[in-house]
Amino acid sequence: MTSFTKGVIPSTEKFDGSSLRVLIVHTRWNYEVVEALVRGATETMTSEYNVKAENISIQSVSGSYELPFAAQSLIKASKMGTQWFNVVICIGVLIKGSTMHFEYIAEAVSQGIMRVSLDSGVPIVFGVLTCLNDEQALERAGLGDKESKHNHGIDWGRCAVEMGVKNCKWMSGII
Ligand code: DLZ
Repeated sequence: MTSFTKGVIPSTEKFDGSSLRVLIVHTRWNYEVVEALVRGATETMTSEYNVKAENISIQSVSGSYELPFAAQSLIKASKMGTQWFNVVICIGVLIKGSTMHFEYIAEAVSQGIMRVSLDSGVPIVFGVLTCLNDEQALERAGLGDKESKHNHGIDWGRCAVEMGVKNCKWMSGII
């Protein structure tokens, strides 16, 4: 094999998101890029999978470092109420600067999100771009003028519906 299709191939299963409850927690750091990613995720879930707009709760925090804590707290809050979130998408954009800040935050956030997901039993989609420069961030949010641009929020929306629907099945003992 000399080449292969990069990225994820679509699932062969059809997912119905009409009864899913989704939480999106996003940052206000690098907001123009984040906003495009949030839009990509929400539009994909509502238009491709029939997720109801009123079943998508969108909450914001300051920066990516706050994402794991906010996700944990909001999942707990939803469990206190009658309707649990079936899936969460954490969305942020980290851009490398001239100090070590980027490395520390990226590591903490990725570990934190995984921990919250495993501890809570709620799937969390890792929607945090870790970019070396502004151009990478724009390109991955479908912005800017590069031909290869692609909004990763679309993939995160698809992944969220798949994980939410599958986990509902798995939680009822169905494989
Ligand atoms: C401090 C900081 C820096 C330097 N860069 C980013 C970034 O590129 N993206 C992002 O989401 N947040 C950044 N932050 C803020 C931290 O995530 C956090 O909000 C603060 O350190 C307060 O805890």
